[in-house]
Amino acid sequence: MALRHGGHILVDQLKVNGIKRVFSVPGESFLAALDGLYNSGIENIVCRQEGGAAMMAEADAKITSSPGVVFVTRGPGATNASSGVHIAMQDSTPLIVFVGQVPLEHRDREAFQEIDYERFFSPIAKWVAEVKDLKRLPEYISRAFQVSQGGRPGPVIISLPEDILSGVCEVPDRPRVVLGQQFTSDSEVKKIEKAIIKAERPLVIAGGTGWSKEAVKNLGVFVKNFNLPVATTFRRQHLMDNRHDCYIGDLGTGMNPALAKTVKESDLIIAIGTRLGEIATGGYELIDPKKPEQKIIHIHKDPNELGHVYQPTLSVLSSTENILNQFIDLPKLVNPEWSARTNEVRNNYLNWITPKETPGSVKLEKIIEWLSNNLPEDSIVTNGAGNYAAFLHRYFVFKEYPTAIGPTSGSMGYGFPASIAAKLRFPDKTVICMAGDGCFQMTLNEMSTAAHNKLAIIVIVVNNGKYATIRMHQEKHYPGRVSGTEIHNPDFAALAKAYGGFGVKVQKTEDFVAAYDQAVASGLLSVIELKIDDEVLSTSQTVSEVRNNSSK
Ligand SMILES: Cc1ncc(C[n+]2csc(CCOP(=O)(O)OP(=O)(O)O)c2C)c(N)n1
Ligand SMILES: [Mg+2]
Repeated sequence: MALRHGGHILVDQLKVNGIKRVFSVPGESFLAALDGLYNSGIENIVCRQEGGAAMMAEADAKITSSPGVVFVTRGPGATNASSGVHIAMQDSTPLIVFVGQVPLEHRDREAFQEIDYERFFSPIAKWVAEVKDLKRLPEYISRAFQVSQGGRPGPVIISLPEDILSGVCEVPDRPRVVLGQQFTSDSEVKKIEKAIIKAERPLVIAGGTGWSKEAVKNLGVFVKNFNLPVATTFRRQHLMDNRHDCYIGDLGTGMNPALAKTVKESDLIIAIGTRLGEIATGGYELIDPKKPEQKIIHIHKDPNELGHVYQPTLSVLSSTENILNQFIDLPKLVNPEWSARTNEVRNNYLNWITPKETPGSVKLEKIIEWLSNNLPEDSIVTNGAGNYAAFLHRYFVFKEYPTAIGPTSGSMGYGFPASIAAKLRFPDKTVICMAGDGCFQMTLNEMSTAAHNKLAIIVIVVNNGKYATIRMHQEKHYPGRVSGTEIHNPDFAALAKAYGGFGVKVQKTEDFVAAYDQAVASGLLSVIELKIDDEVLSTSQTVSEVRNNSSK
């Protein structure tokens, strides 16, 4: 067996587990890992800030349903990266973070940039460990692959003390991590079928991670066979073709009131893959954990999620893939009452997505409608947090999986790094980043990363000169007292050009298509800036409307 330094041992173990790309910002604390990556065949995407790097790795994992990998340095690198770690935690995404650490001989002296990662990361990570013996590095890495994906996926942090990582030893690679499969017995599936048949107003809610194209297709087949209505959870709209007759909308912020009513009035919720979080349940009001009015069949692959907030009538431990594989074999069932209800709530959705006009010469609702009707069906659309994103969620019709990449954690700044991960993964697909002027400015430094890697992403920046979401809450609670929510913006189009990209400003809705065509033709990273009227606040209300309603 050959002697290898820690960086080589680490990189070889990543290769065994199928990793072909990592994201990083370099640090002197992990030079051996950088050396291991040198000529290794693993691509290292060098980023401008660790928050962006961690978000890219997280988005890559969301797109592939397998762990994303990011390398960051000690204290400042680790604290920057924590924004992406938190997203992975809330969004149930498998993420492996390698973080440099001071040499073991200096630990606990608060040496330069030293942090106790176990204490720092433990509330926002599934597992945090420090490698203290180089011979055990393959064991820690294997466990990182297992823990990040097993049960409810999430982030894992592996701390690499500098002296351990740069040491040498003889140790074999471990084999690739293979996760165990869960199967639901036929008798249990029969029980679920019986419970569904007994229901008068059943509703399927699909969410969470770990889906696949196959599982999404099977969900469509299963609900069609029963004619059941399906809602997806916040920022998981691609779990069903939104054109499907049974699709009735997403349980997001600013939810369609008719959809909220449907959830409340259902007598059975069949929750597939979702943990039924705060946003999906309208602040735990549509489904009340104290005493839900609905029966719940909860299907989740992590036993700790079943009964965690809601006491289900039936707890089903299964991956979405396996259960839907079984559900598609259930005999078709025609229940005219269910069909009538599904039609009715589907119509509520279709009404909701008919554009409601906003003031001003650039109408975001019309632009999103155009994108929805004209982009290739497999285009990936990313976003962060802000009222601009609500226009996307309301008016864009997602058609395939995976095409909707957004933070269920509500983290601003996510859309742009996510679009970089998406374009790297699918260079031939159209990748659109929808961003607010606030959101984009949190991570637009990564334009450098996008330009360096020649990624022809199209960023659509909604410039309203404000943190409109917060302004909306402000006008509701403190009408007319604008405080801390106005922002100064750069010339976004000029900035894109400064990074070597293409930039254009749109002042009228009619000019958007020409601007979009120019962006595509440029073949470059492109920024299309939309100048939005000052009165626009949300998809359904203007500044004055919110202010007047609240002062009454
Ligand atoms: C990292 C982070 N910081 C702050 C917030 C609080 N927040 C939510 S939305 C929002 C405003 C977003 O502004 P912008 O991107 O311009 O979108 P707009 O609401 O104006 O459409 C803020 C500050 C957040 N969600 N995430
Ligand atoms: Mg804004």
